This record gives sequence, C-alpha cells and structure tokens, in this order.
Amino acid sequence: MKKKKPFGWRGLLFLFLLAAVVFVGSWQKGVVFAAGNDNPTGKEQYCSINDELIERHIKEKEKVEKGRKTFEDLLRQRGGRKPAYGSKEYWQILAEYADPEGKLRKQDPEKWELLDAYAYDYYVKNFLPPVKPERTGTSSGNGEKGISAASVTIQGGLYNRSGAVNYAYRYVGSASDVPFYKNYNPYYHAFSADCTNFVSQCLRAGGVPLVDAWWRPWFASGDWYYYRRGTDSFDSNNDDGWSWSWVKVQSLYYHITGRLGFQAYSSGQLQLGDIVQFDFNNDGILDHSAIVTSIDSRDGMRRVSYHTANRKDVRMDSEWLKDSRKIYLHITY
Ligand SMILES: [Ca+2]
Ligand SMILES: [Ca+2]
Repeated sequence: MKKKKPFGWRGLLFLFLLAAVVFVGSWQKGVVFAAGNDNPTGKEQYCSINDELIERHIKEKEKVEKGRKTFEDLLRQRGGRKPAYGSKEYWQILAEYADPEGKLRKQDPEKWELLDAYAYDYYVKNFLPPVKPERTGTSSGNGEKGISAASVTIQGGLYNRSGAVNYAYRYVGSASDVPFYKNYNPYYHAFSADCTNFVSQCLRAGGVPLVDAWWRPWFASGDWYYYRRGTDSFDSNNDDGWSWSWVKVQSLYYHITGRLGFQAYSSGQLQLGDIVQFDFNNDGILDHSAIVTSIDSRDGMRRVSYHTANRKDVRMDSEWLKDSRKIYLHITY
C-alpha cells in the first residue's frame, strides 16, 4: 500500500469539497424549471441538486447550443445567402450535416455529434408535435393511481418480454462503470446519451423487427433500424447507421405510438418490457427513455432500467424519477 501524507490528502479533499459546494450553489440558482399546470401550489420547483438526469439534460442543452454555433459557422463558410431559421433550405442543409451516414461524421465525428444534437433539437421544435400527458379519464393527477400488482396481465403478442428484460439486465451496466459503456453491448455504437439506443436494443432483443422504407429519410419516425458495419466494438470506426427513432427519445415515442403500441394513462397498465419516457421540465419535449424490468411486489410500483446514467430496477418514485412527467408506452406488438 502506498502511504500518502495525511495533510496533503485531506487538504486536497477539502479544496475539492469547497469547490463542489461553490459550484453546486451557483448552479442550483441557475436551474429553475417552470412549474407544470398540474402543480397546484404554482410555486417554482427547484430540482434537487443530486438529480443526475437533470444534469445530463443540461449537458445535452449545452451540446445543442454548441451545435447551433458550429452550424452557423458552417453556413458562413459555405458563403452565399444564409437561409433563414425555420426555412426549408435551413433544415435541408442541417440534415445533410447531421446525417449519421453522411460525410461530416466520417470526417469529424466530434463536430458531427454537436450538429446531431442541434439538428435533433431543431427537428423536435419545428417538426414533431409536443407530447401531451394521456387523457385524464378515470385516472387523475400524474397517472400514478390504479397501480396494483393484480392488474398485471400477460398478453399473447409476438413481443418477447422476458427476452427484452433479460437483455436489459445483461447490458444495463452500472452508474460507476468506467468508461460508462464498459458493460454495454459492443455490437452497437455507445452514445454519450445512450438511453434510447438502449431501449431500442431491448425492443429488438424482444423480437421487434426493424423497418426501413426507402422513401423515408433517417429522421422520419416511421423507420426504426440500426445497421452495424464492420466488426469494430462500440462502432469505434463511426461507420454504423441508424434511424433517429432508434436513438432519439421523441422519435421513438412517435415510432412506438405509430407502430408498436399505445400511450397508457397509468403505470398500472405497464407490463415487463414496456417503455417509460420522461419529460423532466414538462415542456412537451421528451428527455429520457427507460424500460420496465421489474414490478415491486409490495405495491405494484414499476421499476425501470436505463442507460445514462446506467441504472437498474429503479422505482419510478425514486429521487431520480419522481418529479418528472412520465409517458407510459404499452407495447402491443
Ligand atoms: Ca462499425
Ligand atoms: Ca422536456
């Protein structure tokens, strides 16, 4: 065992803690999410500082902003008349750069990643309708009523639920993994925001077939595919291809509700292998995907597993997930 000077070690720890306190304090002030309509108090909600999913969400937003700047630079470099934000031409050029199988990803994967983040953000805001909570009906509030273990019925669809759940358990990894994709399936690209890629892999492991119509572009929600090229682990060569429905939260929502199942009004309707998506800040834009991997026998609460950060069997009322608007997707395939 190496022996270190106790003062040096403690001094460093103290400085680190001090820096962390200062950082967290200033960060918390900046992170205010508007209260949703279903918040009867109408007070602003301060999200807990240890919420790793919110942190991830903020990082994605930063990436989007960097991507916007990068795209503006590219537009300037192209010269000529600059297309207006929101115009058809603007999207065409943006999509050309953000194409997972386009030139830019091969030339400069890091730059491409920023443009991919910006392009998706742009697409969601300009093309995809917001996702509203499911109809109220008999359920009220946040849709958590009506949970019971007894309400679980097994349907005889083609979807192999235990296959999907077993896959999820095998590749979910843990939050402490270094690198984060240590326990991911090396067949697939490892994304810094991997939640929807992971859920898609689980659906695929449950036997859901790929769909790729030649007339649809990769960003259309009707398609759902992943193509591996080469034998490189985690797609280190950056040459695999995929549709946005495979990797992007809201695109998968529209794919599932259009082809594989429906939006349920309560988590009590969810079976193993069903999908839960989250809208952290209640703006109608979905931010996170997870798969139901177990049901708590005490109260029927569904537990989900997900990537980024990697978590297994998390109750939906856990500190990470309880404050978020949830979208329940029941697979009927
Ligand atoms: Ca590859
Ligand atoms: Ca959102």
